Amino acid sequence: MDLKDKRVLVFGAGKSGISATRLLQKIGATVCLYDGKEDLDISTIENNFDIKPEIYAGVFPKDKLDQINLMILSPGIAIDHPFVKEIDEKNIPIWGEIELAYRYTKGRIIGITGTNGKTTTTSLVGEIMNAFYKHVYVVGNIGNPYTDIALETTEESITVIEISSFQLETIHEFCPDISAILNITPDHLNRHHKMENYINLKKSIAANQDKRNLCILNYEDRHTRKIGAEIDTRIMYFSSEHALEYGLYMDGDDILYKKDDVIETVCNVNELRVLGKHSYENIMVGVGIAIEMGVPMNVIHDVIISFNAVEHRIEYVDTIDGVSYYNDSKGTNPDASIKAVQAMKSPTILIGGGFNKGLAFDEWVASFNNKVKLLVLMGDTREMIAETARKQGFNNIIMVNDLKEAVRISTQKAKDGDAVLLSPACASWGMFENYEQRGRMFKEYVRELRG
Ligand code: UMA
Repeated sequence: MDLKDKRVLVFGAGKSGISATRLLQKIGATVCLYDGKEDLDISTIENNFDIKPEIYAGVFPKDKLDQINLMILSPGIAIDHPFVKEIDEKNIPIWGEIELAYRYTKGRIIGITGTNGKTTTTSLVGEIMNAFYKHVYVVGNIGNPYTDIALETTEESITVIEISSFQLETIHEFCPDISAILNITPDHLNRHHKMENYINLKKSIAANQDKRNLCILNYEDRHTRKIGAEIDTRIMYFSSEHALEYGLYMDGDDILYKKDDVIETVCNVNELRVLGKHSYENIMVGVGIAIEMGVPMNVIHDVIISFNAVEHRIEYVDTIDGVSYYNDSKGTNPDASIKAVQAMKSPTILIGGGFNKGLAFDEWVASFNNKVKLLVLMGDTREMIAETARKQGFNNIIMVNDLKEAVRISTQKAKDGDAVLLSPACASWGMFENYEQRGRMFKEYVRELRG
C-alpha cells in the first residue's frame, strides 16, 4: 500500500505511536493520533512533531472513521480491544510498528523473539554486528522504536530487532533474513488467553521466511523444536544438552559449531563474563546469527568474551586480587537468587538479606550445596535467614549493618579464586530506593577496593 496522501489512524500515543506518526508524516501520510487516556497531555505530545498531527484523546470521533485507510496499533494494545475490533469489522487494515517499519527498511534484517533472554541476545548481536559492519541499528521492544530508523536504512544496513509477542500480533508481510526463537514458556497469557496462541505468535516470526532465510531455534525447548518441523525455512538449532549434526552446542565447557562434519570450537564458557546455562544459550544464538551473517569467528570470539550481562543480573563487575565480584541485585526473591548461586563456578561468598516480604528461605539455603562458603547477611531478614541456614547445618554466617560493610568483610574473607556474589533474595526497600540503586552501590564499593 502506498501511504502517500492516505489517512492513517495511529492508536496509542506512547513511544511506539509517536515514532510511527513521525515516519508516516515523512512519507506524506496524514495522521490522526489517538489515545484512550482522557487526560492525555496533548501539548507535551505535540512537542514531538514538526507538523502537528490531529490528536484525539478519550473517545475517537465516529464521523472521522470513514476517512481512515489504515490503523497502526501500538504493541501495548491488544487486537481484541473493542475499538480495534470495530476498525477490523470495517475492513480497515491493521498494522503494528514492525510491519510499518519493515515496509520501508532496506538492507538485512535480524528478528529475535522468545520468552526470556531477548534483550540480552539482541544487545549481543548488536555488539557483534557493530564490530564487523558499519551501519547497524538495534531496535524494537528493547526500547528504540523500529519506525525511528526505518527510513534511514540503506542496502548496507543491518537492523537487529527485539520483537515481543505483542508486536507479532500485527505483522503481515514482515520477513527477517534471520529469525531466532530463544525459548517459549508461559507468559502474557492474560493478553493472549491460551498458550497455543502465544506459541503461534512466536512461530509467526518465521511465517514469511523461505529457504533463502534462516530460523535459529532451541533444540531443548519442546515448543521451538516442534516449530522447527512446521516452518518452511532453513533451520539451525542450538543445544545446551545434545551434540547436533548442524548448529551450535555445548560439549562440557566448550561451545562448538558443527557444519558439514566439521567441528569448530567457538569458546570455552570459562572465557565468558556471563554465567549460567541460560546465558550460554543466548551466546549460542548470537554466534549462530553472526556466522550466518558472515562475521569471522575471531571477531565473534573477541566480542562474546567481553560481553557483559544485562545490568544487575549476574553482572560481572571486576576481578581484584583473584576474587571475582558479581552483582545480582535483581535477585530480589529466593527463586531468582537460586539461579545466580547455581551459575557460580567457584567457591562463593554470598551477600544476602534485605526487606522482609514474608518469603521462606529454605530452598535458597538448600541450593548453596557446598558452593557457598560464607553467608554475609544484612537487613531486616538477616536473623530469619540465619536461623533457616543454621537449621540446615549451615553455620558460616557473618552479620553486617550495611552493604558497604558486607563488601569489606567479604573481601577480607575471600581467597584467590573465590567469587563474591551480591544476590540478596530480598527486596531492597528500607535500605535502598530500589534494586538498581543497591546494585550501583555494590559496584561503587567494589570499584573503591581498587583505590
Ligand atoms: N493505550 C490506550 N489504550 C489502551 C492501552 C494503552 O490508548 O487500551 C495507550 C496508553 O494510554 C499510552 C500508550 O497506549 O499512551 C502506550 O502504548 P504502549 O503500551 O504500546 O507503549 P509504548 O510506550 O508505545 O512502548 C511500546 C512497547 N510497550 C509495550 O509493549 C507494552 C515497548 O516495550 C517498546 O519498547 C516500544 O513500544 C518501542 O517498540 C516495553 C514492554 O514492556 C519495553 N514490552 C513488553 C515486555 O518486554 O514484556 C512486551
